[in-house]
Amino acid sequence: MELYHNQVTRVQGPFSLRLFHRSWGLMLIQANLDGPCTLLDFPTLERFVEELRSRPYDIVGISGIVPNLLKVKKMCELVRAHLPEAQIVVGGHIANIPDLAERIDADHVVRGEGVRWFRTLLGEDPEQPVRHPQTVAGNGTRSVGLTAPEKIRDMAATVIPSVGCPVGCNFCSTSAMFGGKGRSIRFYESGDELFDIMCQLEANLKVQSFFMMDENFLLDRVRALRLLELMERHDKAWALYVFSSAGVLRSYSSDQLVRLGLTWVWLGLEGEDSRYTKLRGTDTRALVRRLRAHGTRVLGSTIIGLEGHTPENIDGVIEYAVRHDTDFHQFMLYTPLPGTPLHAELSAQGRMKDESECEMADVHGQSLFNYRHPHIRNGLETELIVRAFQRDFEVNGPSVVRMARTMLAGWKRYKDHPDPRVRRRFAWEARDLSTVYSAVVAAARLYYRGNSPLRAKMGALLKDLHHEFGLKSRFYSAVGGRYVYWNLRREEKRLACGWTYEPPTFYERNAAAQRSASRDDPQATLCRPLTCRSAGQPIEAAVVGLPSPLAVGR
Ligand code: B12
Ligand code: SF4
Repeated sequence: MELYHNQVTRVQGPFSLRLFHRSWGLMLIQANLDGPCTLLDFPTLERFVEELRSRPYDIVGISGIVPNLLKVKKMCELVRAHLPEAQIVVGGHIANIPDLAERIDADHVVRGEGVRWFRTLLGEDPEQPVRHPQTVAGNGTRSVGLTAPEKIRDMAATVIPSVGCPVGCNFCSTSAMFGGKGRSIRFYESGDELFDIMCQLEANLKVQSFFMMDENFLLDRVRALRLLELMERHDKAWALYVFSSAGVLRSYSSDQLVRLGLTWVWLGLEGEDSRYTKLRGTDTRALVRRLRAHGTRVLGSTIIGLEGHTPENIDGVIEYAVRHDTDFHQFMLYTPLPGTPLHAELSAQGRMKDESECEMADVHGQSLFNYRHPHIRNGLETELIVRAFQRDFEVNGPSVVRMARTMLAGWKRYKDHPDPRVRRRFAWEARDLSTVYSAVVAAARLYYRGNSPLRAKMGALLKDLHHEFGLKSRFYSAVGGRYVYWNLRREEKRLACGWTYEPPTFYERNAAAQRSASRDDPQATLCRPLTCRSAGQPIEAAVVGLPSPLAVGR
């Protein structure tokens, strides 16, 4: 399950960032059930069947998104064949397919939030506070032909504050799924509650960065600023990865964002002249420049195929996106997903394609329009989306190098900041610049020796790294650069031979399932969810022994 390679660094070949993300929705559900619950994440077909045969499960829950339709259908058939007594529950974004219940053999199709739904089904109290799973955000990180060692201190923990987004853009399936405009489902209401969960994750997982899995985390200013207040009071030099809309981001000062530890942001740029209110009045290029100058890595997201796009103006649209020079750029086809206002509107206009023209498995925004575009026709979009990625890569170069540039800018700007907490965060961010990144940039310069503009870019960055880190950086670029270059070329060959990268299977039991497991059962990891200790009151009042600000270590 890759984010970057599927939809962001898609054409970056051996430079592409490869990593897997767990199924957080399923993890959240498991963490919140008192009854026995086993989670099998990313099973192969054989492993799934083996599990169905191994125990008489009463209920089998399956999560999916729209393009997973055929897989989910097959899984339901297998459950019926091996566990005919079991109830089958299907949830996640796939549930928005209007006639899903007729297409698959399931007992329940659940739209929206799953924790509450499952607790109700099992006769557990749906109003209990939500427990939080403990997991790191990504695993198996790989780029330039090398797999990064899984050093827990370098990893980010996933935090799930809410699901949905009240902004309610017409195409947004996540917003629609959890109530649409003006609504969202909040698992943690206050900055105090979030701070408590993050302190526990920090202590247990030994992390200091957090992937805030919330569509628009900064939108709730009160919650975000209270979190900042607590981070400052308790001397937490944390780094945050967030999704944000541009208007919301702009409403914070650079100083606030830096103190909040904004390390990485996923920003919807959508497209020039797109009429989304979240972008109103925002010069997104200036915003991206400002963020990067302060050390925040930006993943910009642009839509290809807005109503006004034509074969004639599309290159201008792509150039506009590319000029943002973000660290990463996602391009997505404008895709009306079932359940969204856009889908309803285009269905009413009779513009949705039927499945003979675009199968459900292709409804993922990286290949085909699932509707009839007024100007872009005959499958031209398949080439256009690749063209956009290629142009960004051609002009701005590999994302892994762009990231190094942003990190270096942040380090140079803040290494002498008067607040030691801010300094510590930037030192943590910059920890690999003089070694790993110096080698990677040197390798990239070698790789681009026949491409003057990119070679010059890499050369300038390498010079800056040497200037900043001196001998150490020179040494790593000279020795490590050759080694990385060799791996880059090897990865390129592997990819050309059709090598693919797959996630491992994760197998986890909650406490009740662990208790009932017999010695002969296969070993599973124990799910150890966190309980928020703040529960509506300020965290310092709720947690006896929360380290005082002065006592907190490095
Ligand atoms: C993390 C993520 C990923 C990870 C997936 C990790 C994984 N193991 O599945 C990665 C980065 C790999 C990924 C890839 C893709 N993704 Co994605 N992804 C997300 C993202 C950002 C967060 C999902 C998440 O964890 N949310 C937090 C959890 C707590 O919420 P949740 O998953 O919705 O779960 C809740 C409910 O849905 C429900 N629920 C979930 N499962 C179940 C199961 C049962 C039985 C029940 C009862 C309830 C239930 O209860 C949960 C708790 O409330 C969402 C956007 C979003 N914010 O939701 C897009 C999103 C899910 N992805 C999307 C898409 C299109 C893709 C890709 C096709 C992109 C591409 N072109 O390559 C690929 C396909 C991957 C695949 N083969 O399935 C779309 C799905 C659209 C749709 N309507 O189907 C989304 C909604 C983004 C968007 N708005 O376009 N993705
Ligand atoms: S701002 Fe982003 S997350 Fe919120 S509704 Fe719009 S697209 Fe969805």
